[in-house]
Amino acid sequence: MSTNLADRFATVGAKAIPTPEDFPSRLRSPAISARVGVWLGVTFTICFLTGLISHYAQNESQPIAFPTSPFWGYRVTQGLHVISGTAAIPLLLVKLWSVLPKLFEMPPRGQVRALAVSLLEKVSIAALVGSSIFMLASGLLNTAQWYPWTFSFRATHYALAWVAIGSLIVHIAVKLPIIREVLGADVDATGHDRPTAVAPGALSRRGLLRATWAAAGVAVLATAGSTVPLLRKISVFAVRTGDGPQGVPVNRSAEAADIRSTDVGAGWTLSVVGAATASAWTLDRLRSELTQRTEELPIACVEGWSASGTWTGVRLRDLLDLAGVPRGRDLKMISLQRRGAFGETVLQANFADDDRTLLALQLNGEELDIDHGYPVRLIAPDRPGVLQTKWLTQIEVL
Ligand SMILES: Nc1nc2c(c(=O)[nH]1)N[C@H]1C(S)=C(S)[C@@H](COP(=O)(O)O)O[C@H]1N2
Ligand SMILES: [Mo]
Repeated sequence: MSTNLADRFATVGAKAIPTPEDFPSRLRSPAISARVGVWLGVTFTICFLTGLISHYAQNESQPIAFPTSPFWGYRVTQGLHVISGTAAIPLLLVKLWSVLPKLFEMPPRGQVRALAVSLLEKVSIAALVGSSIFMLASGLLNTAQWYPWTFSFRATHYALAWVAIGSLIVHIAVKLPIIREVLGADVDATGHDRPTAVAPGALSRRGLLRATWAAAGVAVLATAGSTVPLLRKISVFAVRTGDGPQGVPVNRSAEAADIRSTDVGAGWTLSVVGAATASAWTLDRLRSELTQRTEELPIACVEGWSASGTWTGVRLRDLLDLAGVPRGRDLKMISLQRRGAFGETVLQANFADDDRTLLALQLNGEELDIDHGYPVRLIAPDRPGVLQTKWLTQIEVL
């Protein structure tokens, strides 16, 4: 056995580039690649569609307004986005492993046409593999809130998503004959270009598939708890555990945003500018002069975690009515934040005019914690968490 291995390394090492024959495992077969590929296709499609939704929801100007109902819509689509992306990681690893020998296939010699076609296919595969690895790796790091890069995550993740889905469609079209052939046959019996005989005691292809599905399942269970409350206890890798002040996680803390106690002290006001009459509200006036309303609405972070909260405060539309702001106007929601992104967001008119949209003063029956945006934060239905602006100080009518 050991001499065998040593021999193999010696042969591989002696050649500058290995050949497909240097990867003799019958497990690396189209029968595996196609089956894992089907599920990769499913997870990538879910990821792509839910990603488009998330990208659109974060656009400042929306030709067609992003809906405010159902209030849990974004929570579900973004949860699906992160869960399907996580499931795709072990699938992609097995898939890449199964096709590794193909990397070392020599292009056909002689015929120019065959060579051109083969090169074209290699380019599309390189685009698919490169973009797929980038999508899953950058997405995973994003759920861990680790940004070891300087480019804009959202713009790059979005652009590469089109490369991934486009090259995936080309890849499926090119491989359709093989996919149909191997999916139509028993996974362990189909030959195609790989050996079929299973050595006694060796892992069968069926066994490898089972292990792959189990790995994807574990990946999902280990992370889904950040959106599915029932799974919280077993989601050991969930980035958000559901803990945090007032039972709701915090993404950027007041300290990280450089919010100072003097900012939110007695001198704090919420001003409405750009309206018929400019107005400024103290916290006492917001509490005592306006009807207090309560809504059950989720924070659904783009990074995948979400949590429902019971929010109490002023209906934004009530305040806009008093300030003489007509319906149908977009607003800029401006916070006290000094550092980092998302200190200002645009609130589209349909969100501003929705009766459930609150300027929250309380979370789960207590005055807002400073990390949840004290004195006042925005909470609107079906809105990405990143746009639920905390530590508000000014509303500008656009
Ligand atoms: N001013 C401001 N508001 C903000 C943020 C921020 O960085 N600055 N982060 C947002 C993000 S990414 C999320 S997910 C939610 C989290 O709200 P929470 O900390 O109350 O759970 O707040 C949003 N509001
Ligand atoms: Mo977020």
